[in-house]
Amino acid sequence: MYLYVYILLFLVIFLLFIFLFILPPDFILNEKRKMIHSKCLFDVKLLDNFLSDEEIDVIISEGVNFEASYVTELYLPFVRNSKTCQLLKNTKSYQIIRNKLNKMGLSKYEVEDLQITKYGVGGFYHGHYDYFDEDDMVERRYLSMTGQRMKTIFAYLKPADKGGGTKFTKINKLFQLKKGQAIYWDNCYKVNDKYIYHVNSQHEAMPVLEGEKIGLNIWLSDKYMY
Ligand SMILES: O=C(O)CCC(=O)C(=O)O
Repeated sequence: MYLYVYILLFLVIFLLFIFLFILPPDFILNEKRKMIHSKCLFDVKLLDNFLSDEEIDVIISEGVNFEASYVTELYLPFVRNSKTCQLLKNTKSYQIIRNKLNKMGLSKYEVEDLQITKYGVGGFYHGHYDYFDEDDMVERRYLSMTGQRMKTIFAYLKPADKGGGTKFTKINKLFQLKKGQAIYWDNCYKVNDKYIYHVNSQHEAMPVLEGEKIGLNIWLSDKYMY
């Protein structure tokens, strides 16, 4: 009888060990990251006059073939309701942004294909992170293709007439930018070959109440850095 109790106890402890240390579930991993993160500063910088009207005209004119936006690889209209199009590396828009980033001292970063995002009335994107999670199978694949999204610059090409701001949900900071302005933040940093994300970088596109909002996603990755 006692033998069965001992065996059962051993199994429970063994499974607990596997569960906590070998295959930790997502919520434990997130808690770990939060603990490491909590010692680090997070800030969102405002870039005034990031794009001129002429540059915005070029970018908008190159934005064609908009499609319903995806969240990584999934169509989730209850999470993200907008349309997007990619601006590839051979476009004038890409060159404009690349030159600008080089002048800002960011030449060491690779820039992903740019993404224009359009929101009509009611359009939104719920709270999310831009970085790729190494512990997520799909995101790990993106990480190996494009590199990690170390930094994001999000520029307003056309603000909504009402609503449509960008809110950093964890720090309760709302940005309602003007045409040509941008915000700039770090998504994560690297410690001993492991990416630690900034919990406070979670952000959300608030619903557009009137008019149309057009934004430009610029993701700076570490593809060629390491
Ligand atoms: O539209 C915004 O304000 C933010 C957009 C965004 O976070 C994204 O497209 O990843």
